[in-house]
Amino acid sequence: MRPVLLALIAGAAVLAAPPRLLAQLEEPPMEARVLADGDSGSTWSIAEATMEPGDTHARAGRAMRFHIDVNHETGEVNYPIGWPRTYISLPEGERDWSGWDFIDFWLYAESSREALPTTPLGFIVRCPDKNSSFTTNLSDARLGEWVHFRFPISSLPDPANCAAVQFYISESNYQHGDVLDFWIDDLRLLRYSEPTLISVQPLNQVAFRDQPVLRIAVDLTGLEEGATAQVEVGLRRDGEGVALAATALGAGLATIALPLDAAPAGSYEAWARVAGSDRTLTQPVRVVSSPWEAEGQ
Ligand SMILES: [Ca+2]
Repeated sequence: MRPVLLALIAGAAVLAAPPRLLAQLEEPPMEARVLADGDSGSTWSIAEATMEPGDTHARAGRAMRFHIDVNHETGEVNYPIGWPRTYISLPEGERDWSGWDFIDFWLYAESSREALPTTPLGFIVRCPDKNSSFTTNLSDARLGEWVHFRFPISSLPDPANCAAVQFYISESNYQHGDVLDFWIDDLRLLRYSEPTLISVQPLNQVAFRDQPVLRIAVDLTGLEEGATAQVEVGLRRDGEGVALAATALGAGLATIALPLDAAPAGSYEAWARVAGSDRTLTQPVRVVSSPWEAEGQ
């Protein structure tokens, strides 16, 4: 599995926790593979629920409606308070997701309840089975609102072998008789279609003026296997550059050594971009002349 900076792994619901710097930028071009959008995609299996296309709520065309009548008395014999669920099983040839960047979907919730519980709906990707799964609670789901969810493929346990995708509830989180509709639309795999930096992080946020280099970690995607792109990093203050380095990188996480010899002490912006792109990622960094100066912060 490709390592990814923690800031990105934490970016579960895009509405709730976007990587701050990325959120301000226009999204670079992406390619998509539809898993389900109400009008195309895979066939859903169900248990203790229904999953049908409908157009009452949809981002475009139709969406998939996951309908549940919560019932604490029926269902599997030993588990009357059970797990209504819906899932797709992917055929052999569609399980390698390692060339994709994200799994992404939109969710709209309706209920007989006044509010959703704190763990309203679960989402699972099995890679390939329950012993090797990505599982998360979609706590950011909202009644009467479309909420966008996006998860990095690199957070799945085995991106090369993703066999099933599932939504489910635990009836124990609900009252007997609750009625639920979760509308799911644009469930897709996404990937950047051109070389794109998804994060930049100086390995020190405080650098000493006499250290020869500051290492800048970058995560590059949007490249075919074996291809490279030129990546530039630098330090600047008030628009004026004081350090610059560039190197050709393949997809994945890498560090670039930025020579510090011309940087006076002060506060800077470390920046990174794919050469020729106008999309620049930045992070603050300080250069100090002595350890005492660093401690004074
Ligand atoms: Ca749709």
